Amino acid sequence: MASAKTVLILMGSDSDLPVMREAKAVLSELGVQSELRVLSAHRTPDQVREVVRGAEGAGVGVFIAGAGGAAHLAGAVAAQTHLPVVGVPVANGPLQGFDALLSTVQMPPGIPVATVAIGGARNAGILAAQILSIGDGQVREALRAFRARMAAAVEEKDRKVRGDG
Ligand code: RP5
Repeated sequence: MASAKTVLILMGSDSDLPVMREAKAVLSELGVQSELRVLSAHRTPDQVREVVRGAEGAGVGVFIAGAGGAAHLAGAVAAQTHLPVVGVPVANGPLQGFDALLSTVQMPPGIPVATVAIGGARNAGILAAQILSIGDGQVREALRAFRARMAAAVEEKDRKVRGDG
């Protein structure tokens, strides 16, 4: 069943979609509703402000924002809301995400962005679910089951590898 609060997943361009859809996929696995939008910190700054300011009233509990280059979408989103923002640096362009990593993770004091690894949209989705799970027992239970499945998969690999030895 879906959680009461939703996750709004923003990206700077549709070229970020192959990475950012991983966040939506894992949130679906965890029973958390989410929406994907393309909004750009530098190309559509007014729309970023409008969407982010309206999100809290629309049931959004956490933002995930991913962008490449020094576009800094996650910081621009965080500047407009008190809700938590998880930033995903996207590998795009000559520096392969190192520029995006620094512009996302190196927020000056006062406006934090919880930054995951370059291309780490799956972890961004899991972290967003963990934040929502503070006030939602169903999401907490889904996260427990998710970890149990991961542990069972590792144990299965161990059994196979030992059997091969
Ligand atoms: C950033 O510039 C986007 O997040 C994307 O990663 C990058 C390139 O955008 P496109 O030229 O593909 O639209 O703003």
